[in-house]
Amino acid sequence: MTGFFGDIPKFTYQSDGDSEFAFRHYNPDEIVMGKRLEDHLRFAVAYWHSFAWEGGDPFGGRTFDRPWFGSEMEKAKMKADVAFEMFDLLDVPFFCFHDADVRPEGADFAETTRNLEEIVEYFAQKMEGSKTRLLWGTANLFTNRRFMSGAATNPDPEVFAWSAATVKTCMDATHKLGGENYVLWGGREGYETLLNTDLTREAEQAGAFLSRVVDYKHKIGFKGTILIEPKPQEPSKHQYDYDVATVYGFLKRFGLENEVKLNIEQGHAILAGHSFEHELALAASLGLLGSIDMNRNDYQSGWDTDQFPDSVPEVARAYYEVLKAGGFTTGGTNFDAKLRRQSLDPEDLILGHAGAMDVCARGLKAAAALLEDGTLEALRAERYADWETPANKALLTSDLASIEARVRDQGINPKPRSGRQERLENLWNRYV
Ligand code: XLS
Ligand code: NI
Ligand code: NI
Repeated sequence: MTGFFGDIPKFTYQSDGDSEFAFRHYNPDEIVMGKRLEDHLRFAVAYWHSFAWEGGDPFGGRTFDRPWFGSEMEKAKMKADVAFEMFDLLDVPFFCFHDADVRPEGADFAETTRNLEEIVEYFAQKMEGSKTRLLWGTANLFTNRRFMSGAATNPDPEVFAWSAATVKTCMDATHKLGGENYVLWGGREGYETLLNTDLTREAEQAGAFLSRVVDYKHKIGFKGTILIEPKPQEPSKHQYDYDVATVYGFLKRFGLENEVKLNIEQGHAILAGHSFEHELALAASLGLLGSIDMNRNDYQSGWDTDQFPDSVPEVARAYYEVLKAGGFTTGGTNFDAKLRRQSLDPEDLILGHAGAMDVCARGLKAAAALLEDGTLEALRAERYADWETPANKALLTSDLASIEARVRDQGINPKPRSGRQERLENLWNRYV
């Protein structure tokens, strides 16, 4: 034991009592729609924000003082010890990591890869004594200055090569640890100015890169899902993977729509001018719903503040879409969330996650109750019911002239009908 978390007890579900160190709503064994809550929500801790982020902002540097900060392998192992202690305290089923979160950078590619392999070995040992598994691995292709003009979309082919080689090592690591998904967030895949950017070339590079990732997945027999995480802005002025619709177009263009799904982040959806539920519903309708990053932004600040979710009604809308789509398969709920930079204490890290787990549990249970009630879906179906008659179905395949003849012959004269939004909102609010 590292002692970092002091005497904070392991979390259990306690429906009453006044301990702050207990789940109030997240009972992993509760059966909801025929499935354990833990298996619905599939919570994951994000290694980067919880253990690697130092608390800096554009106006000031590190505020956290963690004993594992530093670039030595021993510190990386201490960080892993603390991480697995936290996974155990919170009883979370999953974690996620980037290569750069877990290993020190070496002097060259070979040394960096050896460092990653050593840590992966260390993780594998720790996982033998832990229930926590890997939801997804990913490569950090955005922090180091070599990526400042992009990774796959860089004008310099050497950066493309470095990035491809790095992704290979991260896919190997994810595969070795039994990861259920592999994520690609296009951190620097975008541009600052069109004056120096060839959009056509950069898209072709990105398409080729992703195709090679898919090939490699099949080559090594990785059974998990490849996920792209859309984001509209930050860090570059224009990000190529803007939102769900944009990524769908990109996947179709390169014939990858049956190979790749999406990891959709709440805060990114809002930055793109959508709601989270819109992005989830669209992904589900396109067959692309993979996993979620459940972290919100501050609605006043207009950037990716990565805060823990605190709004039950908001997360309920999201889980409604997830449940309606049949729930997660390889995906889960990753908290890509960080503490506020004044939240210095170890218990802040624990309470941030525990509170978020309770919020998500409440939201999912409310969504499940509404779905099981069935009224909302019945009213939705009723709204489209006239499309079920053979004559109306035929409209979708008729030519315009025969539709015109039908309108004249039958004297069709549509009567506007209420969308009944307020009634549906009242129904929704009875459950949340
Ligand atoms: C950044 C992204 C990132 C991905 C993983 O905004 O959310 O954290 O989830 O690279
Ligand atoms: Ni993000
Ligand atoms: Ni994310």
